[in-house]
Amino acid sequence: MSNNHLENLLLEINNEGIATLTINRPEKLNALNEQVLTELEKAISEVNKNRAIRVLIVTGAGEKAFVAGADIKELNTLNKISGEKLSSRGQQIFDAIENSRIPVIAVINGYALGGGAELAMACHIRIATDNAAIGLPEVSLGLIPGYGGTQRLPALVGKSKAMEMILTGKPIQADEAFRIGLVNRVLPADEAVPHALNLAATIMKNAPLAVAAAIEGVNASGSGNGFAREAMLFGRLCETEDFTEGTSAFLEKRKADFKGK
Ligand code: CO8
Repeated sequence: MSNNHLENLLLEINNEGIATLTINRPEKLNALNEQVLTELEKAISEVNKNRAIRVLIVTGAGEKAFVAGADIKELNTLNKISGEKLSSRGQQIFDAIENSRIPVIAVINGYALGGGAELAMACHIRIATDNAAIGLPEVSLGLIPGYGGTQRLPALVGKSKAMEMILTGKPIQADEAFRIGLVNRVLPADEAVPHALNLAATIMKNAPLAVAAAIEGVNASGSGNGFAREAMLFGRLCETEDFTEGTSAFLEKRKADFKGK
């Protein structure tokens, strides 16, 4: 995999199997235009296909913004048909992130507004820098969140707080986002990526198929058949080599050597 076909994203993969995807359009505060969305779709698909990659970190270029939203210049020309189509397309791409087989950690390094907040919410874990501001200002543009925000925000922070954020359109600061459970941790800018790398390293000590199944199980919560899904995933893991290895290693008082099989 290379950056050759990516003009607005940077994709780096380190030796440990941690990929970092940087939305790289800092002059427009990394706003998600059509091209960024297309590249994001391609990158997520490639990362998921590459078995050497175990964790993905998503962040924004520059010091000011994670992603300041969908590109308002493009939104301005939408009509009923194209608006619904774009909303569905964005939802599909963000669903692919949420349902990714590997954990996706957002490092929210500044503004995460509109589509930027929705991108961060589709990730599994969110680390915010202390200058981050997160909000869904769509109603101030005559719109509503269209990339899953009306669904994911209430799931993350509860309906009451989600309503307040979506109806006022007012962003909240990082400390408030932490207080309401929207982000997992707030850190100074220079500590956020190192912390994400540490988290990634901790996750990577665990069995890869179990990590993937855990994502699937947690994503099924609230779906109506989450318990059945959990039992099915649990049973499937009991057939893996890593399950035998993990339990045997514990009993033999040694470190497990997981193979992802
Ligand atoms: N879209 C396009 N361009 C943007 C965006 C954006 N979302 N955000 C910033 N920019 C551009 C600015 O226009 C400016 O460009 P230029 O230099 O060419 O004038 C450049 O980035 C720098 O921005 P500012 O000069 O405005 O920087 P400030 O520090 O003064 O302000 C803010 C920073 C407060 C973040 C301000 O830029 C802002 O309010 N941006 C818009 C935030 C916003 O409303 N985001 C939500 C957009 S709507 C959305 O995301 C819908 C998602 C669902 C879509 C569903 C599709 C169907």
